[in-house]
Amino acid sequence: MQIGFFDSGIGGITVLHDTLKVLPNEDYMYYADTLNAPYGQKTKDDVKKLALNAIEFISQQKVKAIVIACNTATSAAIEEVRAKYSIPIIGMEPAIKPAIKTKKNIDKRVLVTATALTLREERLQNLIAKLDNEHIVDLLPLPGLVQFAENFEFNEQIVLPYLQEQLSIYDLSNYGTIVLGCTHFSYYKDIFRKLFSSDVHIIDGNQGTAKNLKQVLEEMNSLNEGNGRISFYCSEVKVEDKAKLKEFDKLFKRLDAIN
Ligand code: DGN
Repeated sequence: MQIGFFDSGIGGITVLHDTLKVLPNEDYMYYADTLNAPYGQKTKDDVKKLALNAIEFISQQKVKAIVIACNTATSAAIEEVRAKYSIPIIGMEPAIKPAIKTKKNIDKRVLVTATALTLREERLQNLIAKLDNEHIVDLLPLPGLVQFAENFEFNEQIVLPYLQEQLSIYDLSNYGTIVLGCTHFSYYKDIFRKLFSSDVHIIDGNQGTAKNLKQVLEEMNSLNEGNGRISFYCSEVKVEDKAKLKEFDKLFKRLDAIN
């Protein structure tokens, strides 16, 4: 059986990309809720409804596990989704724990970037209250990056000035770790790197999510049931258009190039 991946748009492909390295012998369906993207500026209730609709559709496609490859949908809906379905649901959260616990750059600040909804949600606020004893974490929403990604805009000359402007109030040399807490942001790791000092630690939750999924499949005894095939869906419609599939393929190539 295949594994379902879900995001509001193309951000979750960054998670699927890293998952394929850990679990190449599985088949996947990738569901982008493109009709309703972006989720980041919607209310929690709206995101919850959209996520439940999407998961309902995915659960009907014979999947053995579902990855909510979206921090925003996870923070708004993971409890409800888990309560409703008996198949394993793997969620995501900004990688604050590894950012604080790491031994790298411990004398410097941590900048957590994500959507506005993820940043204001209780889940993240609780995590910070628990882990940020030294008050070294700052939070920054970057909605423009989601929009750029959804428009397949990866041109550094366009994205870099946006990031420079958003970061202009910060002294960038203070930061040792940048958390990419939105799956769309991982497309821009290379551009983030240009803005901070060379030893900056840029982390996302993608590899951790892939590891969690692997562990779940091991426990279910259902590893290696495919050969890396991916089918794509945009808001309940299977993508068959070759040009569109090629666009998706290019996203994987971009991720190969920047990682
Ligand atoms: N990719 C999503 C996340 O990880 O939060 C959300 C993007 C969006 O819809 N704003």
